[in-house]
Amino acid sequence: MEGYLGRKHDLEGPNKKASNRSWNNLYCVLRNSELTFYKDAKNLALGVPYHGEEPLALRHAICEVAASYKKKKHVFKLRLSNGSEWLFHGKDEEEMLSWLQGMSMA
Ligand code: I3P
Repeated sequence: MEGYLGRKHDLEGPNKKASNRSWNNLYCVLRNSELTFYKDAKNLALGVPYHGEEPLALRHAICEVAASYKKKKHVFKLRLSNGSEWLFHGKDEEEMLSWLQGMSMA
């Protein structure tokens, strides 16, 4: 699946806050248990990931609604096996739940 989500890097590893903590609206692509980020669909077509980032490996990742995050609605949290955590912001409940389901099954 693919589409735009807001993304915020919360933890770089266990108990280590991410240094760049701002929200970015990114074109997200979930394929083969990997999540890759692009600035937009054009950059996906060109094969140019956002800031040259490596894809996130979703195996053994945990995904859940970010109930404690109160500043935005429709936010969910992804925790990777290396302890890093990311927040994602969908435009509505339906979008959030479909990504949550997709990432949980990856
Ligand atoms: C961050 C930016 C984020 C904010 C984060 C700031 O600053 O304002 O929106 O997260 O707060 O550090 P900058 O863009 O200058 O890096 P929230 O929107 O969740 O508040 P935080 O460090 O408390 O996570």
